[in-house]
Amino acid sequence: MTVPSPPSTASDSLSAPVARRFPDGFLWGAATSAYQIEGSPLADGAGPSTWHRFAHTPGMVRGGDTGDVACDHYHRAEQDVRLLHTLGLNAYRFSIAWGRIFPAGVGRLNPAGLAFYDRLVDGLLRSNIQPVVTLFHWDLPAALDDRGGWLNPDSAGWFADYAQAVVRALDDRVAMWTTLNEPWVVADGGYLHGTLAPGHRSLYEPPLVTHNLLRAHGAAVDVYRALGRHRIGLVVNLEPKYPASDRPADVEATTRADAYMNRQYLDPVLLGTYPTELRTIFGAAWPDHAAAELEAISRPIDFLGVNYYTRGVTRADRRHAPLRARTVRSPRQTRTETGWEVYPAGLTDVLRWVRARYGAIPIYVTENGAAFYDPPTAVGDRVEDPLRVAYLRAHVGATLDAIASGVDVRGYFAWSLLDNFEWSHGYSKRFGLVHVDFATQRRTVKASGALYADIARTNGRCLTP
Ligand code: IFM
Repeated sequence: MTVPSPPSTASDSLSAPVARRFPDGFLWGAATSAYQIEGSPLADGAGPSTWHRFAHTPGMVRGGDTGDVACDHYHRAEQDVRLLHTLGLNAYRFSIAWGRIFPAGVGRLNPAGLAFYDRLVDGLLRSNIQPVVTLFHWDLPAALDDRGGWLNPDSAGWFADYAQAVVRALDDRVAMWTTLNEPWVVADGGYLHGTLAPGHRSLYEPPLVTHNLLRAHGAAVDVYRALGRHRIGLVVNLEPKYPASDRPADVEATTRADAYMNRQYLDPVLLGTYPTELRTIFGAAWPDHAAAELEAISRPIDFLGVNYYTRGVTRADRRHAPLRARTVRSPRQTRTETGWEVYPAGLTDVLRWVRARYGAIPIYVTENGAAFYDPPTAVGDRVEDPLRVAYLRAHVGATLDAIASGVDVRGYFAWSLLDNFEWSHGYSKRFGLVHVDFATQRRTVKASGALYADIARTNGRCLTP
């Protein structure tokens, strides 16, 4: 989306406003991902991932941090399920490490790896917590990267085979699946800027990677329709884009930024076509795509997962390839430790925009949260995190605003349950509702975690007068 807020007529395209409350059965969850929390990446026969390699390459991750231990969730999953239960959450979104299931990415299945997730799912269900499984959250098996990774057109088939094995094992108990987490980040961070695994810097690779990721998504949906009995969707990270001024150059730059980050993923999946701006953005690097492939990418999905962190205020700037635009900062806004502006209204805007552009698809906010400075160790049993408390209140409120204007939002997942490995930032950025002392692995619920427990217990009523 590219306008400051939906024009007043936009609400006409939404369904009639509904009651200002969270619907019954709303999911209140927390989200994590395998490489960020599990640790022991090679345990019980697992194969290394691109992230294992990247983190072990000197200079790629701040302070030389790796996911070797992380939150030691691989050995503390039971304790972490108890934590979710104590918080009173009714859903937990986690990802499966592909390399634990298929150490070489394809071929021989590793039963011990599958058994870990099997136990996790059972533990969650015993605590009445709905498991929400992400099949791919960035940790591609390194053996597949050796064969070109997401640049290899065979990657869609590799992913479908992996999805098939996992769905076959867990779909009797897992009712909500997502294929990919944030494909834009993989293409942009991993293949354009090289700041994330596998660390490539290329103008030509991102469009190929995007297309293969989306083909993989479509192939996994096909597998699911043949095998699964529940629901499957895709998770994208959306950033509403607003022009820095009404100069035509800034407005056009904003349209490009929106096409690049938001519509590049949603249009092919939900409309069966790529935005035309991508050809302008990538020039000769933008390939033609076969109609049959776009058809396979746009198989109907059951819901959309939206990850929201911030907005982007965009200014035209020819020095920044390939967008010829950059994001500008407004000095007056609060920023998180990752430098992201705190802008709750952007969440309402983007949810309303999805509804207006793509129709009445059920939506889950699959990630939302903030890194703020927390005391390095908990004082007694308390960690005060007032900025995260304010962030959480405002964003849950922004979700409610979207619901009240007719958007079908069915759940909210805080990012993250635990402080964890924040990719190239290592352990320097804490997003958790629960503080982790990485020296002792002690978990302490933060004030934001306590607030979130109240929100979940009252289905959001504690926030409304
Ligand atoms: O930690 C990440 C997560 O893996 C994907 N979404 C954004 C989070 C915060 O950067």
